[in-house]
Amino acid sequence: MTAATTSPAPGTGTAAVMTTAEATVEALIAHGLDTLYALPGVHNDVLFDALFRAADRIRTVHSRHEQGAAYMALGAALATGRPQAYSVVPGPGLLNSSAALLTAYGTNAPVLALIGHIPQAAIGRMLGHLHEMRDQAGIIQRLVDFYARIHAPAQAPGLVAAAIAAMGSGRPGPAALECAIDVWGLKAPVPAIARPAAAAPAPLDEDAIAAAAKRLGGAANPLIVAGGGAQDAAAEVTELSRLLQAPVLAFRRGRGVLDARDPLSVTLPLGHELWGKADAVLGVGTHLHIPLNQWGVDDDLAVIRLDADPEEPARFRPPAVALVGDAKPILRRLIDLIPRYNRSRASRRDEMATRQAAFRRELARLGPLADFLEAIRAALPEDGILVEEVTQMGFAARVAYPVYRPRTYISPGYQDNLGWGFATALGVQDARRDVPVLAISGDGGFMFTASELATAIRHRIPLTTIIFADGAFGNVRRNQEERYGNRLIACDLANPDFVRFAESFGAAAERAHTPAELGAALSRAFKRRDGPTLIEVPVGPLPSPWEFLRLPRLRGRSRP
Ligand SMILES: Cc1ncc(C[n+]2csc(CCOP(=O)(O)OP(=O)(O)O)c2C)c(N)n1
Ligand SMILES: [Mg+2]
Repeated sequence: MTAATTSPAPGTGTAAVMTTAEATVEALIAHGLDTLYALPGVHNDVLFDALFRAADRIRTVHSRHEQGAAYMALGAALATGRPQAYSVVPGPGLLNSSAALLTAYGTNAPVLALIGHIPQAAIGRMLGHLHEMRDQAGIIQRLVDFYARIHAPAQAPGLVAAAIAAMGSGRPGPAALECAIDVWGLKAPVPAIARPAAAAPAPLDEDAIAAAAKRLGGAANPLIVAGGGAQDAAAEVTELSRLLQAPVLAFRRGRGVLDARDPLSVTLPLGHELWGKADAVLGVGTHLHIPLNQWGVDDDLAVIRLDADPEEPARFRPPAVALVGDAKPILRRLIDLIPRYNRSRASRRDEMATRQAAFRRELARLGPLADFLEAIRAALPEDGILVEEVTQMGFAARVAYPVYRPRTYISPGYQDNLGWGFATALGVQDARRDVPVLAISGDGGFMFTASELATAIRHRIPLTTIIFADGAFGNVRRNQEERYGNRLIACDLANPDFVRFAESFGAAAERAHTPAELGAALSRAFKRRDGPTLIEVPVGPLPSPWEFLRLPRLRGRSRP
């Protein structure tokens, strides 16, 4: 994507005297943001006063901890694909939000952090100002690709525009703007706030696309791997899969790009089976981390990479062809060209349906993990969104839970950031109030942001959350049992009564013991549209999902 160009908004042709805070808020609104997730403090009081006066055009949703605000912005960004923003105080406020910012980076999510600062003239002098930290700008710049400090009202619209353009260009991701406590309130004429025009489409690299079309069209066993970068190109990936009769593998962030009901849609275990025989693979918006690093690669496999980040394709090893840019237009052109090179292909539907049936029989080894996921899928409507966590049920979902549509399966990707789920799901549900959203957590992960139940009540967010309570950091506990002679340490948990805990906030809550009880509880929960529901599912030790996730090397030699 190229940087957005700007043009004056109709009716705002003249400069107006505004504070930096007002100019910033007007710029957010001009870019289509209608919500700011936030936790206030003295450094940002002037900003919040501007938000108060713009409340009919931009909502301020406050959380109980800065990680909650940042995860909510992240969830809203992952659910919509559109820029979202949060605001926090400097120092501890920024650091409290930093795991979410890291995960926004890892999931290429367009999240803008608006961070307060100590007085402008004191920055860098270590005088002991409230929330002062050493080199705040330097720390932020390690977390995001675009950073700037706003020094004056007239700068604010341009810097907001530049931040938002950066969040959507090249590899998308988070950006940050800082503003000092005494700069938010400065008043000056601000030129007309520009409304961004659509970015001009980037030119296509016709030679590279033709080379990819030739490789893929000539391949006997082509495979497509979809990552998070393919979420907005589902129609193109689906068409390409049909044209090539190529199965589409997705692990976490690419789930739902090809509807799981299509027999060519596969998760890790079937993808692993197919990887061994593939002679060409097209990775769309994915690091290809597991296939390349764990399953291996050799010279008989042509690796074609499509990525928004020009540096990504060659990171692991030079690809046969690199396609750099937005997935959608590049795939569209590839679809146009492939018929010139495509060999005649028999349908693989029957073969793949047989493989799928065999795989489903193997999933029975997941026992209650598979049964609960089946109950969840049956209860959650086709367009309902599942937000997973770093829990045994989440790991199982990655291979066993069928995803039908893009952006209906929200995963933390390679950060695998325990404790992200509940607050992120609140942001998903806040941004998508039109569909039911379900968070699945373990008892460990849920407690990271459990206090945000108050946020769900305060802002009437109708999120449903299931807590699978095994009284342990169960995944860690199993490792200690299996690999460390059952020397259990730091993995048992003292839990609250989750039902009473949720009820004490005013949330609806119940306990379900079986998949059937869970299904019934979910049907009740999805009917509530005015506030949150929590469902506790007590479980014992669960079968390990890892045999389906850690799969052996198939090709090439081990790399260091
Ligand atoms: C931020 C972070 N801290 C620690 C971990 C390591 N970790 C992975 S799974 C896990 C236990 C999760 O416990 P729980 O949420 O109860 O799920 P369960 O494993 O019991 O299903 C831990 C501590 C992590 N992935 N991320
Ligand atoms: Mg647990």
